[in-house]
Amino acid sequence: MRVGMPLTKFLLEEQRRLPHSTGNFTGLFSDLLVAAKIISREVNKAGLINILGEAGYSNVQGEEVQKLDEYAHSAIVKTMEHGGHLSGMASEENKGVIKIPDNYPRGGYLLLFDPLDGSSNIDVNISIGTIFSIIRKDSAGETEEKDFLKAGKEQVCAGYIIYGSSTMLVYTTGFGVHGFTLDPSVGEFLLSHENIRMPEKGKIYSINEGNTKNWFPGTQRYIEAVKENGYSARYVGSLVADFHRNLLKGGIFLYPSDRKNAEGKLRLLYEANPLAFIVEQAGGRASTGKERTLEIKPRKLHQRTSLIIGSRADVEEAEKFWREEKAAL
Ligand code: AHM
Ligand code: MG
Repeated sequence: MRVGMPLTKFLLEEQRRLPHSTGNFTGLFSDLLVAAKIISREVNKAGLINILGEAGYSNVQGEEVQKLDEYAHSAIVKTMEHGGHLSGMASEENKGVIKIPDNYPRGGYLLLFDPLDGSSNIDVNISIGTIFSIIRKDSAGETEEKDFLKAGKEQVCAGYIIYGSSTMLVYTTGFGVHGFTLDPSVGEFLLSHENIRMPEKGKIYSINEGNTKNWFPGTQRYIEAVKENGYSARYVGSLVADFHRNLLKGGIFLYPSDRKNAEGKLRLLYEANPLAFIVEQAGGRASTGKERTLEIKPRKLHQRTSLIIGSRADVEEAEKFWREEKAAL
């Protein structure tokens, strides 16, 4: 067992397993850890920002107190842009591609991220998270939107940081899913959950039932069925938190397309794909109801998608309801 091992050491051990590794990826990931720690620190003192602001402490440079999601966005960009490992970034908080400034070196990877997911929970002390996805840049030349439009199965790495009762980082590079808990006293992520396997089937369903009137009949019938079967409802409203709980305990999370959101609400590249990569690596499943999430060929950066994700048997069961619905049309 390697429990307690610092993430930086764990990454080096993983790197040694790959014979031709150059260390570039490990360098990129180490930069990301710095960003994660900066955001974690800021999230943890979120409730103090106004108090400190009023006391004049946070505005010594005359800067406006930033919204936390914008802060997280710029913390990641600033930490990652000069590392030399990336050729560009894309963020849920930014309309277009984020280029690497001309005077900085470039690398062969692209980073996609949702800097602070669960924005409606930021001000109310409920868990929120950062989600990230790393892909390779295939072509030479200027980084463009089309470089980011790869199916999720081509991800090199995906993960999230959850800012909860403790801060945890969960990631996969396609060799299982590992979880690390931040020990604030030493400022290190320490291995706490090695090789996470998701229960085959759970007893939890997570969906915003306030949307019932907009649901298609397949969703209606599936949710009725899980209730009949004694499932419990758990819906925090932060995707990362709902996903993390289901990953460890088993269960299903749904944000399906409906009459109001024909394409679903969640973003394919910043939310669905990274979590789909993780769930599959942990033995679970993710789909739109009709198509495996990781197979979708994206058309645009901020594309939305229907998402059904969780324990394998639960998602397969839900897909039957979507197939019946399609057959009835
Ligand atoms: P955000 O990226 O603006 O925070 O929106 C994504 C969030 C997810 O974290 C969460 O699962 C979902 O939106 C909740 O949406 P709703 O309030 O419609 O249930
Ligand atoms: Mg989000």
